[in-house]
Amino acid sequence: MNRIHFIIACMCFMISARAFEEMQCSKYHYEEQILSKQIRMEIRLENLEEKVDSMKQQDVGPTCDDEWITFKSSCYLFGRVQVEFLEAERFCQVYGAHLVSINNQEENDFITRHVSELSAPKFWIGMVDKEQEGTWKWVDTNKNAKYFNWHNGQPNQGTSANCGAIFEDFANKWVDEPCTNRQFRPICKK
Ligand SMILES: [Ca+2]
Repeated sequence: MNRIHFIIACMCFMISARAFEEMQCSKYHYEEQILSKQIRMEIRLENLEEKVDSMKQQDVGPTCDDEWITFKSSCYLFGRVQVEFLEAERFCQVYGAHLVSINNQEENDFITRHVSELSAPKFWIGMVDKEQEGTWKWVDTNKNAKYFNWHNGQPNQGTSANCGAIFEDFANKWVDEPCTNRQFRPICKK
């Protein structure tokens, strides 16, 4: 091999070494990109799993129809028409609901808050003492009421008033009313 052949051979070797190096480099770069993408996907998956767990733990409640308001696991509708008690209950039944039962302070606070915001002062709640005077039952379950929020001195009309209501004049606390009074609006719950 003369000198020129040797130089050409060296140059060829250097060029192929460089090409091999570039090929290897490109391969490593590609693998690095794939790995990086995989890590990002795994992080996103972990975040999504955490979000799903967190949503499962929350009480997200039901999806209520338009104009109905969600609170805890129920939907509530504040009616606009003044009707007697039985008509109010029928109005709610049209929507697959009943006049509202109020089972604890938290639920009562929710109802009171909404009643206070409306300009209507009088609402029926789904409570009656028709069967036995003084024993109040909820119409949705037909079970005896255990939680009460009577205004002081209420109920006070005996057998002439067997339906429960919320009345602005009594600080939006509960009163007993004659069931045929047509000045009250329904609050429905389902
Ligand atoms: Ca009564």
